[in-house]
Formats: sequence, structure tokens, C-alpha cells
Amino acid sequence: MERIGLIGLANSGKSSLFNALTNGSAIVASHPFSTTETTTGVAIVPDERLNLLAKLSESRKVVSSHVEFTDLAGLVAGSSTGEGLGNRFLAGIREMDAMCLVVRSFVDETVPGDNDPLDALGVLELELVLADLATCETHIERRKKAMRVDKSLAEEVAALQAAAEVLMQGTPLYRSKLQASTLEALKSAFLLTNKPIFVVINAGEDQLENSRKYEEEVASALGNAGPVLCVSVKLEAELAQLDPEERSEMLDGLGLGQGALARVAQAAFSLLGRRMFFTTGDKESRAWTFRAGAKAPECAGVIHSDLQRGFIRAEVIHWDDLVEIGSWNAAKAQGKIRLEGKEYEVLDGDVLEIRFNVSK
Ligand SMILES: Nc1nc2c(ncn2[C@@H]2O[C@H](COP(=O)(O)OP(=O)(O)OP(=O)(O)O)[C@@H](O)[C@H]2O)c(=O)[nH]1
Ligand SMILES: [Mg+2]
Repeated sequence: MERIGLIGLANSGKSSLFNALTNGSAIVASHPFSTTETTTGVAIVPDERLNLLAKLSESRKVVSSHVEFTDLAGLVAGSSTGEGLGNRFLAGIREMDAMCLVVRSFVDETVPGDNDPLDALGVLELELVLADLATCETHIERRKKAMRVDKSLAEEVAALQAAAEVLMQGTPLYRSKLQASTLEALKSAFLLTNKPIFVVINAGEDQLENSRKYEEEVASALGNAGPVLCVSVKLEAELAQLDPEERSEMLDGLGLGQGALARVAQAAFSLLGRRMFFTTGDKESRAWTFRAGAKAPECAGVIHSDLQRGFIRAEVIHWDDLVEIGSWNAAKAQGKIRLEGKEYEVLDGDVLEIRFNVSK
């Protein structure tokens, strides 16, 4: 199971965000380091395309995709050398597949901690970089010794040395100019900054009108290495408690669209390299998760292993064409449903119907 780790300074609102996303019950408290154990939960990934397909098919059930988040212990300056909860946070982050940095801008005197998102980003990046530098140095030592008998390690050592140089400048690997092949050769070192990243700025409700400005400042400090989303975690957490109808009314009233939690879940989903295809009918409309580049039989297998085993063909139409035409039957009559074979690479947003035969 791939997971996104919530990483941030103490009291930045990680556990609050986690609870709002996953309907979870991680400990939230105004004292620093209230989180000491990691908690993992599942967030649904709302998708407007799925809603439109469900409406078109008058589906009785709608099933969304999911993404897993893990709430981690907070960091402080010096965590990489053992301050605060020290190594505990490092071990936790190492197990994650991607990182969501949570930086605080909300102002609340009752909650200790700074509220400058750029400062927080600086501290977080420095701690991650220092931890990676220490890992690189250890690996370089070990690999150099091993290289005496195994020359094939030369490439890895070179990659580690290139990474160490970048880290020495204080630059996280996710915004280095290192080549993809070098980053790939670093995989076995499990470096923290060699993971995909995005940032959530936890803003006060009164700061939301300046969202764009906050996002641009942080994105530029991040070297545009990933998406940046400004969210009022407190407001979103309150909205998440409402029933769906009331919630969307409130969101509309506040001009927040689907809500920021949806955008956070969507960013996390796509950061993990996940894509969605859809199936739709009167019984249900459903979003299925696949990896970018997967072919039709593999995607059929996501629905059921029989569909992969007995795969014959996929009937395919992109979701927007289907919505524009208005029904599957009309699309078929117009010759807009394509028949695709085993080599077809499914696209994000494709609507599929699998033809299969398991008796063969
Ligand atoms: N005013 C305000 N308070 C918030 C917001 N988000 C979180 N808080 C409060 O900030 C405190 C810390 O929130 P947590 O979610 O526990 O923060 P955390 O990052 O998990 O903290 P640690 O686990 O200690 O690192 C709690 O008292 C929350 O109620 C917000 O958007 N606005
Ligand atoms: Mg916490």
C-alpha cells in the first residue's frame, strides 16, 4: 500500500488535516509533539467526472477512488540530529512513498509555534536535507568498501556523490537538476528528499482571500517542485462534519468549490502516479485506480482477475465525449465507442467496458 506522509513542524495542524481527510481520530492538541505514534487512514478522492457519469447513467451507487495518508510526529529544528522526537520522525518518513509538507500560517495565540510558512518550509527542508546528507555519507563509505570486490557499484557511488554535492548546498533532491537515471540509482539509499512532494499551507479562515499570494510565495521557494495548496484546515474540518448536502451548500456559499480537502486528496493521488478510469451503469458508477502507462488487460484486472484472464477487448470512450453525447447507447450508435485490444494504454478519464470470456 502506497502512502503519503504528513510532515511538518509541531502544531502545524497535521493531525487535524489527517482527521478531516480520513474522518479519523488522531490525537489533536495544542501542545507540541502531541503525535508520537503514526496513524494511517484512507481518504476518498472526490472527482467531478465521476459525479457527471453517475448522473448520466442515473447510477444507484457511486464509488470513488482512495488514497492513503499517514499522520506522523512533528519536527523541530535539530530533529535530524535527535532533537524533539528525532529519529522517530526519520524512520516514519522513510517508509512513505510521497510527502505532504504542512506549513502553518494561521494565527492563534493559544497554539504555540510560528506562523510563517516560508520559515517553516526552510526548517523542514534543512532537516530533511541534513538527514539525507548523513545517509549519503554512510552509504558512500560502505559502498566504496564493497566496490573493491564489486565494480558494478561504481554507478551507485557516483550517484551518491552527486547527491551529496547537491545536499551540501542545502538543496533537497526533489528540486535538484540531477538526471532521472541518477535519481533512480539512488533509490536503494531511501533518501527522504528523493520522494515526490507537495505542500499544504494551513491558513486561517481570514487569510483565505490571500491564498493565491501564499501559494505563489511557497511554490517559488519550493522551486515549483510540487503543487502548493492553501487550506483552512479548521474550516474544512468543521465542514467535513456536515452531511453532504449541507456541506456543498456551505462550500458554494464560501466560494470553495468542491472544498480544499478534495484538492488535497487529488494532489496526493496524482503525486503517487495514480490515474483513474471509470465504469458506469445504472447499478453503479465507479472510479478505478491504475498506474500511468498500464494497458487495458491490466486495468481490467483491477476490476476483477477474471476480466484480465479472459480479456478479449475493451470498449472505450473518454469521459468528456460520453458526457457530451449523453448516453452510452447514443455514443455507440454514433460509432464513438472504440474497440481496443491488449496493447491499448488506458488514459486517465477513460470510461471502459470490458469484454471477456473466462471459459477459453
Ligand atoms: N486556529 C486554528 N487552530 C488550528 C488549525 N489547525 C489546527 N489547529 C490547532 O492547532 C493545534 C495543533 O493541531 P494538531 O493537528 O494536533 O497539530 P500537529 O501538527 O498534528 O501537531 P503535533 O502532532 O504536535 O506535531 C490544535 O490545538 C488544533 O486545534 C487552524 O487551521 N486554525
Ligand atoms: Mg499531530
